[in-house]
Amino acid sequence: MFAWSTVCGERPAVMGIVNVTPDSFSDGGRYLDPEMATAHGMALAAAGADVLDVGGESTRPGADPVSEAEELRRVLPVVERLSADAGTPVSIDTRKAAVAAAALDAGATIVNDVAAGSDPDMFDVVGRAGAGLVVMHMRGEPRTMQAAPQYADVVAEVGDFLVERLEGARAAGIDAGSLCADPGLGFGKTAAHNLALLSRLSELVERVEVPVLVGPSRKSFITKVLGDDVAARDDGTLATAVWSIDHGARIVRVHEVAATVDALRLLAVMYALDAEAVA
Ligand code: PMM
Repeated sequence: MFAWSTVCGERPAVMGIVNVTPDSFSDGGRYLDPEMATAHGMALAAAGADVLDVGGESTRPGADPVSEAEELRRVLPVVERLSADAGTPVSIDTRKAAVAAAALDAGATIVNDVAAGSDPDMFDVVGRAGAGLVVMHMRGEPRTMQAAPQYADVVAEVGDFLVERLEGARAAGIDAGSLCADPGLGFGKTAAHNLALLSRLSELVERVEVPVLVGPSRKSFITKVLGDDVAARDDGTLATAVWSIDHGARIVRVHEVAATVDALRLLAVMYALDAEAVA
């Protein structure tokens, strides 16, 4: 049975992004070839990633859904190779229970479900496999989610949703130690909503009672503050990742693994959890 404590029990974890898609936020098309995606995943593992997250359907705002067959064609060879060779757990980033089931058969041990179990078979598939699960908040669905999202209190509403879905996952037989929650930065939220979720992240961490994962990487709320520049997206990602861990998140999902690993190592030294690093 997968337990998050094996990944982020002692120190926070870095989840490296392996998008096998033609149209993701910042790396769409770069790793559509399974060989290139696998090589990229291996490089992220060598750079210190604790988990590799393989996805075959872009969920950027406005993206069209892809068929199950196409998603499977993209991800399965990559999941299989990385599960065998990378030396880290592999998660499958999918909304489809059938894709999750096939990826778990191919060696993945975690399902990263940005739709939080909206496929009625998803919790069953995860529970039966004894896999880990990331339950993420999304308002609406990718094609339309950025059309004027509104909340009275985004932190309270995202917290309510996550608590309810985590309860559903437990009721379906998934072990509490296999669960992780994610506020879903950029999924049906304005820049102000995303920044409020980060600003009040500690409240969410306290409410959900499972490890929290945050995925800020290169998202457009960063450019709303820093301007739209490629380097600024990575600088802002790093700042957000460090902030998130310092405010109780246990896992950050990023493209730039090496820089994040370094930043979190320095943070650990400042916490004096790892004083030997400066001896
Ligand atoms: N963001 C994206 C895709 N999958 N999964 C989780 N759990 N959290 C996220 O924030 C998240 C995700 C979109 O970003 P990408 O297209 O750069 O991968």
